[in-house]
Amino acid sequence: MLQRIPYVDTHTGGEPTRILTQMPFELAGKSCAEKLSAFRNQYDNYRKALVCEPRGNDVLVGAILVPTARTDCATGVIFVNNVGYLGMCGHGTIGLAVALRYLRIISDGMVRFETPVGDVSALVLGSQVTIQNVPSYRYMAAVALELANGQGIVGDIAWGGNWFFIVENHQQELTLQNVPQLVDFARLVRRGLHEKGIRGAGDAVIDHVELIGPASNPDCADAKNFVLCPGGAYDRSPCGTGTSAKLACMAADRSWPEDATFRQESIIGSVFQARYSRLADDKVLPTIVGEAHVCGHGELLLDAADPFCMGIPNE
Ligand code: PYC
Repeated sequence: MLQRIPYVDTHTGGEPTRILTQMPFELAGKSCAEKLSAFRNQYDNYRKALVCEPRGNDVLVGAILVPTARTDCATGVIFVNNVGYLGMCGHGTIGLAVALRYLRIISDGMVRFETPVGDVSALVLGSQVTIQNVPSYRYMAAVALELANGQGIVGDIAWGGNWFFIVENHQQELTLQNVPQLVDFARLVRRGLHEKGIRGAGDAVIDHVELIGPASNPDCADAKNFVLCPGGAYDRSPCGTGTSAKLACMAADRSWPEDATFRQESIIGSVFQARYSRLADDKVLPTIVGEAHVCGHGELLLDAADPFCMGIPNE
């Protein structure tokens, strides 16, 4: 049996998103969060088939479109990667909006998406998209962590649609040449968080590590980041949810003014423009502006006779 699954590939500031517009099954549940839970329980093998090798890779984020019961949303979306599920994905939402415009499902203007962790709106103008993310907040400030190599670091735990541990005193050089070392270091941080039982609200696993450093050129950006995603891959974009988490920390510290543009550079040099407005309950509403481009369009073929049809095991 051959299954055909339509897709559009995009990249947002270098970080890829595969938009999967039509799945060969229906998911139980009304809300996007309920549909995510049905997907995880019943169809996790499709996640592996669609974003893992041999059709995908560990950098790729999948945006799986699911029907929404909400009349004010264009679609529901579940974000996945090689190791599991994301709450929200900023670069992925920008890629999704550009893909839907390319398919002529939407045109320039405002669109709203239902995600498992809340609604996200997008203002589309060609390849440029301005998203308003879910409310974001700092959960804990200046959490001390001793790493397995004896190095002591301090980080903030913050929510921006995913959980982040944000570190500034890492003593790492945030350059592309240094990426292998940055991946090792960020993994050490994540392992340390796990071993010490340091978690987000509701005992949530902190699966993203964000290192902050100076921008390559202060005329072009205000800071640079390196973000380790839940698997072993690092974000090529400045990470929409990571930038939101960082904005929440700066808002809590009062180190960046409300509504002022903050330019966040990624490790490869792409930039998101970001700002926040304060909400009543110590949370912020982040706005992220980025650019995505369509780089592929076609059908994934799932051939039951292919021994690696559902992905390479244990990826
Ligand atoms: O842009 O939010 C983001 C993101 C999360 C993981 C990779 N990118």
